Amino acid sequence: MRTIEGLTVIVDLDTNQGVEVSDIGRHIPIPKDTNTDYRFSAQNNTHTKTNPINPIFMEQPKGPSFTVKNDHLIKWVNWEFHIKHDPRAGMIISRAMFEDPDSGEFRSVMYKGMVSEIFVPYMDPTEAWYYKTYLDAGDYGLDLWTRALDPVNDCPRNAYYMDGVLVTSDGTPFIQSNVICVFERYANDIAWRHTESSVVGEEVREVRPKVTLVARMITSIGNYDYILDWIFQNDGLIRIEVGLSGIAVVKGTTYKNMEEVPEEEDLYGTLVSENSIGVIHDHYIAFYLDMDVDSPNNSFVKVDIRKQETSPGESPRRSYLKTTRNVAKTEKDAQIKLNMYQPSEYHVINPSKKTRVGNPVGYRLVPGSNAASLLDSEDPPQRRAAFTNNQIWVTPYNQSEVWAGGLFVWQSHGDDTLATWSNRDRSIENKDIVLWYVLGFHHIPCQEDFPIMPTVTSGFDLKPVNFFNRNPILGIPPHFENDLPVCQATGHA
Ligand SMILES: [Cu+2]
Repeated sequence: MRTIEGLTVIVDLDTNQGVEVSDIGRHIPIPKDTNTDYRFSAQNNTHTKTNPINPIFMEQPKGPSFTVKNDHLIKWVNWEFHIKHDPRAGMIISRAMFEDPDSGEFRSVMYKGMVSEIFVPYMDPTEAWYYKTYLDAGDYGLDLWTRALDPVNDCPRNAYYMDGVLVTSDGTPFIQSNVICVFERYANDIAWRHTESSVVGEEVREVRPKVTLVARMITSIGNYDYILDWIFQNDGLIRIEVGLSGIAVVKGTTYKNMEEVPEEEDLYGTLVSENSIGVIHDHYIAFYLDMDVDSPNNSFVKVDIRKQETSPGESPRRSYLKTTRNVAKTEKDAQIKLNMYQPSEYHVINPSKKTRVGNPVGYRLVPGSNAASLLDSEDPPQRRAAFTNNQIWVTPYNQSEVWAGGLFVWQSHGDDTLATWSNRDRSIENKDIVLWYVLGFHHIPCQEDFPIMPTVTSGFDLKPVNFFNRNPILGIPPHFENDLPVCQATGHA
C-alpha cells in the first residue's frame, strides 16, 4: 500500500542486462502508512466500533458424513470424486460420479474440472502500468502461491485437510501442508419444502434441510487472494464459486483529496486514500470442465428461449415463451456471449441415453453474475487472453488443450489460446467434449477496498437437467429435534 510510483526498470532476461531505468514519479510522495495495517492486533484504536458476533460453529454430533479413501477419493452421500492439487491449476476435481438413488448405479458426471487460467488486466495505459495484465495461473501457478489454510477461520473445525506435494525450481520436492480443506456446510438453507394448507385440519408440511460438501483452496497470488470452492449438493448440483479478497494494487498520486483533481484528468481508478489510487481492473477465471455425462460422448445443446407471438384470435394472450433446442455441430456453434435479451439454457447431454420418459440425460451450465472483457480484440493483452472473448466455449477433448492462455504464457503473443483452438471449428457433436466457462469481474475499487477488500463472490452451477427420473432427494429425512445436540440459547434481549 506504500507504492514507489513511476520507477520502472527494464531488464533483458536473456542477457541479464539492465536496458532502461525510467523514473517519472519523483514528484509523487510515498503514501503514509496510516490505516494500512489490517492485522487484528493493529485495530485497537478508539475510532472504530464494530459490534462483535458471538462465537458460532456447526455441530456434527455423529461426525462427518463423508469418507476419504487413499487421501484423495471423497465419498459423500451419493457423490464420489477425486481431489488432487496441481502447481498450476490449484485444485483439480476428477471422476465425479453420482450414485443414482433409483438404480443404485454410479453414473459419471464430470471427468475433470479445474481452473485453467486467470487474466487480470489493469486499465491504466501509462508507462509504469500498461504491462500489468497478468495471467496468474500460467505466470505464477495457483498452488505455488498457496499457503496453509487457517484451521479455524478459512475452514470450519469439522474440516478435513489435504497436503500438496510441490517441487522447487531445481526439482526438489517439498510438502505444502493443509492447502485444501473439505467440509460439510449447513447454513440453515432449505433443500426443498412445501406446505399444503388447502384442506382445513389436514395441513401437510414437509421441509428438508440443505447440507452441502465444500472443497476449498485459497491462493494468494502476490497482492490478491482467490478463494476457490467446489460445492456439492445431494440433489446432484455442483456450484463453483470464486471469492476475491486481499489487497487491491494502488498507484501513487500527488492528490490527497478529490477536490484537487482537475475535472478532465483521468485517474484510471478511484482515490481510495490520501496519495493512493485503486486502479480499475478486471478478473477473469477460465474453468476447464471435461464433462462426461453418463459416458465420454456428449453433445452441447443451446436451448434458446424466445418470445412467440400468438395469431390474432388464437388466445387472449399476445405472447409466450418458447424453447428451441439447437445441438452444436462444430466449435463455432458453441462460442457464446451471454445476453439477457437472447437468453438460452446451456446443456451438455448424452444423446445415447434417455430418461424413462424419453428426454436426453444432461447437465446444465448455469451462469451467475458475470462480466465480459471490453478491451479491443487486437489489444496485446486481449490477444494473449483471447479465451475471454466468449463466456462459454466447447472444444473436442485434446490432451494438449488444457491451458486457456496457452502452455507457455510468458511473452506469449496469443497464438496458442482457447480462441485459436476453437476457431478450427472442429466437430463437437456426440464426442468427448470439454466445456469452458469464463467467469469475470469488473473491479472499480472503492474506499471500502482499502486497505484490504471484503470478499466479492460469484460463480456458476452445473445442474442436472433430466439426468434423474425425478427429484433425487425425496428420500432424505428431515432433521428431528432428538438427533441434535442438547443446548440452550442463552441470548438476551
Ligand atoms: Cu480486483
